[in-house]
Amino acid sequence: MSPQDARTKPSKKLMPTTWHVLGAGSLGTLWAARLARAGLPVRLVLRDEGRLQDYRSAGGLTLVEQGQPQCYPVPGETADAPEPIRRLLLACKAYDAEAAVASVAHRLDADSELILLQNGLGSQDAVANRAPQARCISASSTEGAFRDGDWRVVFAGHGYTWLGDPAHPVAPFWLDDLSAAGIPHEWSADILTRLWRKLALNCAINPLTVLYHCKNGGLQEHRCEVATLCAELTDLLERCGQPAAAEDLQPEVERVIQATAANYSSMHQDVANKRRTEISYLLGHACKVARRHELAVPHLEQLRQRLIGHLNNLGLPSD
Ligand code: NAD
Ligand code: KPL
Repeated sequence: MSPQDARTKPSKKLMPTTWHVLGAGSLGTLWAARLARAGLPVRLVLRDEGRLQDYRSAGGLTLVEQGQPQCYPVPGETADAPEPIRRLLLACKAYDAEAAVASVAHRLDADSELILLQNGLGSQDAVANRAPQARCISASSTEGAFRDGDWRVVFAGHGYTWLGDPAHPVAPFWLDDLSAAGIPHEWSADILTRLWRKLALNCAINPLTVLYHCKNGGLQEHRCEVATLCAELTDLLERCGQPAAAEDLQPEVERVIQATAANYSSMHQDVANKRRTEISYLLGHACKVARRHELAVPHLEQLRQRLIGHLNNLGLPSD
C-alpha cells in the first residue's frame, strides 16, 4: 500500500474541516479561491482589524484566470480570533512565517495541521519550533501567481505542488479537498529532497540574474560561473545527506535556464519591484548549512556577499 493509499482518516467526520488561509497574497489567494469555488469552507486570516475592514470593503478575493476576473467572497477574520484552527495554510513569505504562526499559536493544538507553502528552507523549522504541538506539512510549488491590485491575483503559470511531512510519511485524508478544488498535487515521501533541489536551482540561477540584471537566459553568457556554483552546491547536498537532490544538478540547471530563458527569476522580480527577497532561506541557508558541516563553499559565499552588497546599495533588506 502506498502512503497515498494509507491516508490517515479523520476520527469522526461530522463537518468538513475549515481551511484557514493566512497570507492573502499571490499563492494564498490562488488556493483560497479554488478551495472556496469547490464549496469547501475557507476563512482568510488577516493581520489586524484595519486589514479586515479593508478586505470587507473589497467584498472578497478576486482571482484572474485567462484574463477573466472572478470574485470569491471568502469570509475573513483577524489572527487574534479565539476559535481553534484545525487546518492552516501558511501562505506568507519565508521571512514572515515564524511571526505569522506566532500570531495564531493560541488557536493551535495537537489536532492542528499546518501546510507551509514557503520557498527555500529554514522557515519550516522555525515554524515547527513555534508550534511544536501541530503537524507541519511542507510544500514545494511550481504554480505561478502575482498580485495586480489589492485583494486581486492573476493565475500566471500552471504547475504542481508537492506536499510531504519528513516526520510522518502517511498522507493526510484532506488531499481529497485539493483534488476537488482542482489543485494539482502529489504527496511526496521525500519532500526535503524536493525542497533542497529547488533551493539549489534557485541558488545557481536567481542571485546571478539579480547581479547581472538579466533574464534567466542571460546566464547562458556565464556558463562557467554557473557550473562552479553547481559543483559547490552538489558537494553541499552530498555532505548534508541529500545525495538524490545532488544528482545531475548542473545539467538540470542548464535545462531550466534554457526553458525559462525569457523569464525573470522570482528574486529578480522582487528586487525590480523593490521588495524584500528570501535570500536568507535560499543562498543564506545554503551557506549556513555549509558552515555547520565545515564545508568550504567559497564561490557561494562570495556570491552571497555580492548579493548582500547589491541589496544594501538598493536600500533593500539583506536578511
Ligand atoms: P505574497 O507576498 O504575494 O503574499 C504573502 C501575504 O502574506 C501578503 O499578503 C502579506 O501581507 C501576508 N502576511 C505576511 N505576514 C502576515 C501575518 N503575520 N498575518 C497575515 N498576513 C500576513 O507572497 P507569495 O508570492 O504568495 O509567496 C508566498 C510563498 O510562496 C513564498 O515563500 C514564495 O517564494 C512561494 N512561492 C510563490 C509563488 C508565486 O508564484 N507567487 C510560486 C511558488 C512559491
Ligand atoms: O524557481 C525559479 C525562480 O525564479 O524562483 C526558477 C525559474 C527555477 C529560477 O531559479
